[in-house]
Amino acid sequence: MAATENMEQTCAAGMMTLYDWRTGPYPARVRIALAEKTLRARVRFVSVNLWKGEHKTPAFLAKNYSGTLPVLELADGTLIAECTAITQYLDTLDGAPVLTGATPREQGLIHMMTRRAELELLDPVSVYFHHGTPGLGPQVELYQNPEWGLRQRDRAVRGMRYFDDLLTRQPFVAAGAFSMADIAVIAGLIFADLVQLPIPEDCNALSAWYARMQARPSVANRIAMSETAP
Ligand SMILES: N[C@@H](CCC(=O)N[C@@H](CS)C(=O)NCC(=O)O)C(=O)O
Repeated sequence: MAATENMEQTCAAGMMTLYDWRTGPYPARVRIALAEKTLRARVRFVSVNLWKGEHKTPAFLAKNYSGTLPVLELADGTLIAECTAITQYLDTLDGAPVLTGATPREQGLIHMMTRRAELELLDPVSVYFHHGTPGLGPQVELYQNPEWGLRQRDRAVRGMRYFDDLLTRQPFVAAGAFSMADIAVIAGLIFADLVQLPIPEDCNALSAWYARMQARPSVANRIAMSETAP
């Protein structure tokens, strides 16, 4: 047990690699988390070109069976995929979580709302992109179901309305402070913007919250940060 802990501490001190795509909404979740945790200097970025389908090559699939970005590779070679899992790992590295909750109650709420942001907004926008638009192009999108894509677009808009209503009653998505759940909704709106799916005009609370979120340095600098030398 002590040996495992030592190994974890040694590896935790080493450099990590983020398999990443600069403008990707999901990788943005990890970039924002890195900035919030001031961990940028601990990570080198490796670009995987989604438009060329580099995430579907055997070499990349060996790193992440799901063939998606981001993936975090630890100094010991451990591979962690899925934004929530990566964020949780980064957030608890120093034993002082600020994004995933400090108490069991906070952790439960933040996990629930993060998943809800994925289910009701971010993932539906992604499905719309891949199925209801040309997506990553014919070389990468080997199967498309436009009707499913359009249904998911509508679901995403319903999700925006849900979060708008929620944000009329509270300042942040999961509770009284910025968390991983806010980051997931931010990514949903970044993706919605990319596919030209605007926030409905009457969703004032969501728009005001998003403007506040975009003013955070972690969100504003999320693309530029990969060019900043560690
Ligand atoms: N559930 C995954 C979703 C990741 C995801 O869909 N990432 C996008 C990058 S923005 C991707 O790799 N898309 C390429 C594809 O699905 O072909 C996570 O949370 O990490």
